[in-house]
Amino acid sequence: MISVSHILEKLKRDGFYVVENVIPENEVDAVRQAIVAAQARKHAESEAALAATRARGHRVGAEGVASLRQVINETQVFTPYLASRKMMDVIDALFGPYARVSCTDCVINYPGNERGYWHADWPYNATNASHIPSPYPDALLHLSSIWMLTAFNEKNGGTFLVPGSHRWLDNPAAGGMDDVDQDAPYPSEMQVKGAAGSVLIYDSRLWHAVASNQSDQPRVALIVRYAPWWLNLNPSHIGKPEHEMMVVETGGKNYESMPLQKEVYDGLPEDVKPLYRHWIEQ
Ligand SMILES: O=C(O)CCC(=O)C(=O)O
Repeated sequence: MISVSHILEKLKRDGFYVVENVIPENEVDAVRQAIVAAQARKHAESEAALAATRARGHRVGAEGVASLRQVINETQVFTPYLASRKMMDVIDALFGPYARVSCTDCVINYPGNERGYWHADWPYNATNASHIPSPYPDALLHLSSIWMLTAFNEKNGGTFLVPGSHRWLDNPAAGGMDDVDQDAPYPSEMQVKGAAGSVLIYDSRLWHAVASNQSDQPRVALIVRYAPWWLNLNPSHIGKPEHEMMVVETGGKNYESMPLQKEVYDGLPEDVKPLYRHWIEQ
């Protein structure tokens, strides 16, 4: 049994950790199939949203990667695991009570997808209209996670990351770092590996990039982020005044998502509801 303090130490030192067996091995196939089906139902809509952002001159996503924002509105098959103790023990230790989910998306990296650019996640990605300006304070303010619904390995595009980069004062997402090419391999990069059902957790400042899937099967994952109650998520929430002011009125791009549908919220497991109570469709 791995202790929470061991995981916290790894997060502090390396910036990431792989939590194993969050979704049991015999349940993960059903979760993956439901996610793939949900994304397929919304594929055209999702691609249209990405195309509209690109038409405004912004770089978003990677070619060959299908996605769906707020996939929880389309399927709730994964929700029994979102507040599992393996995750919440770490989140509670980092943020205290009242943590909130800030993102529930899915990605499907099809064979041959393009490599993505080095970035850190919201609110540290300066290509986003709302972001914390660098130099960043040296504190973990947002926890990102990538849920492996297929095993991740070097062949199928296990996420690229740069261990230790979460403590650097900037990242190359918006360019502007003279000595770093945001599209090129970084000398100390590595790829994440793990069995299906594992969850990569990382400090949202950690430099990471989409890797190319060189296998013949899609690589499927959920993207879930956890925030402390005091981190203002409104700039990334469509319909909130901060989103309107900082993203819509500036013509910028942002990490953004729509609220949880009321009936979806009502049907969530009781221990998951507090994670979404801040963001329900009115
Ligand atoms: O799917 C991956 O491997 C990386 C996803 C990613 O870059 C992100 O969620 O910011």
